[in-house]
Amino acid sequence: MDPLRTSHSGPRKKRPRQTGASVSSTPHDIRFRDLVLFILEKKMGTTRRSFLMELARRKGFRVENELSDSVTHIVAENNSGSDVLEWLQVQNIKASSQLELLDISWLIECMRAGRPVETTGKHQLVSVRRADSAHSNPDPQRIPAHAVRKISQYACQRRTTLDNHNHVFTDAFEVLAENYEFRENEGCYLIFMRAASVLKSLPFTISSMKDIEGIPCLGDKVKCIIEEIIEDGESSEVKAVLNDERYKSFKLFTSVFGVGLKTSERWFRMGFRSLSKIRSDKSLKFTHMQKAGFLYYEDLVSCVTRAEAEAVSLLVKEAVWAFLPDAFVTMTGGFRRGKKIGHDVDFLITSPEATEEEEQQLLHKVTNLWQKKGLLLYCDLVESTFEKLKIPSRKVDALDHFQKCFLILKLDHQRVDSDKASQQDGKTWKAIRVDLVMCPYERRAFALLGWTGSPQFERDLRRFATHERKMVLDNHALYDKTKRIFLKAESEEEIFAHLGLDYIEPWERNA
Ligand code: DCT
Ligand code: MG
Repeated sequence: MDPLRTSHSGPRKKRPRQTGASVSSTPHDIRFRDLVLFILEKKMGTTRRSFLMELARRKGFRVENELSDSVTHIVAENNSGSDVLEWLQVQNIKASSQLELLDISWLIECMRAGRPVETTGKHQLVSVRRADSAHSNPDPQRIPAHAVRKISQYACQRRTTLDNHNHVFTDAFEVLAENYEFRENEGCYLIFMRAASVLKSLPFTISSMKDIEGIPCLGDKVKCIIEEIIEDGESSEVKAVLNDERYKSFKLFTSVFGVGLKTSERWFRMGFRSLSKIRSDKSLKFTHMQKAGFLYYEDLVSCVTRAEAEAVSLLVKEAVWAFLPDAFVTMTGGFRRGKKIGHDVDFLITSPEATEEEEQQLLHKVTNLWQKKGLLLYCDLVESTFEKLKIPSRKVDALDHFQKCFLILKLDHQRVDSDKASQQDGKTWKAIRVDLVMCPYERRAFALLGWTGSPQFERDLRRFATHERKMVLDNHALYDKTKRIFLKAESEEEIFAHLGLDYIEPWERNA
């Protein structure tokens, strides 16, 4: 019989409740100065906790009555890792950057040994890897402070940089999500997008099922796939999707600019499986967009580099400033979030001084200028349908009402500040997809927030506003349904503040 294990079984004598402060009647010498212990009372009880604290102190351990920044080891009994993480969050305590959450079994071993024993995986309630050693340290023992906070189900309450430690899992989920998107199954699409998104925010690599305890957005379906990947290194479902005729065809067809799900479905049903067959089929009719998509296909599927995006930015600024010298031109989308490559380059344009007419004319003037210079390979200009007093859209994926144009620009290799410039045989330029959005100056913060993305981050911002704040947010405005007023904002920071959210920097929005 282990007295330490069973000390609280059997009839309990009623004693006056002891607070931690009065437990240690006699002072003990501290022999192990590197460790500062805190024993969690939750699910353990006051009596047993006092007994263990006294015992550990007698053995020379430093045991704190209260949880403080100096604590290095938290010991708990009958609590899971997520129980302890949740408790810590409720205490609103900022854990030190290096803190271990351990099961009582570790303390018991220490008591037996009469000294601190090494903490291993079997003692650790949460096996969290240090972000910086995720790949190199197979037995990490420390928990970063941010991992101790409970993870939110909303991407807008998580910081997601491009440093993804869980590519194996997120790549798999993105394939499955895309397959559901192709099958127009929105529910399953969102399940896998949310799962991928939450894993991208983790500062450690998942290596066992224990690692995902307490993480939101991971339902049974998702967990099964994680388990399979941990055990076999791959998911059979993902493998099947990657080999699926329909998935492969849709992936190929939608890679053409201007081809969406409807067209892909039609071509697939007609029996097409390759782009060359489609391109050469005389009976098919293509839209202007699709014609451009096929014409510049190779350039458009090869991603836009940051050097190319910067060159486009100069081109856009030169043209915009020729007509509206006071305009702000901001690169948005993935590049604003720090991505090194993208499928297009997005810009938001706004002017503090322009009249409504000047504002409306700008994109026309800019695209006409490029047309004259022979730089405009494709242009679809959509006029504004923006109404100042309209309540924001509830649809999380709705396109906004600002005036905008979807373009393909001819970018001269010479304008690109890169070693690889003009290396291609004969061709001296590259076709680049560019989106320009023109917004009224007083809406610039909302437009900037919306056009910075990521799309999943935006979805969760709107979902959070609706469900947690009774507000409606879109790319134009924020509306408080309780107070029935529009909330104004001059900056993204102000929008986060209206929503009661900590500010998340653009490079932390890669959800
Ligand atoms: N956006 C939006 N409404 C939509 C779609 C997108 O407000 N219906 C926003 C969110 C992201 C931003 O526009 C840019 O969109 P993309 O270019 O599609 O995304 P990205 O993050 O820039 O990705 P990529 O790097 O592939 O261009
Ligand atoms: Mg983009």
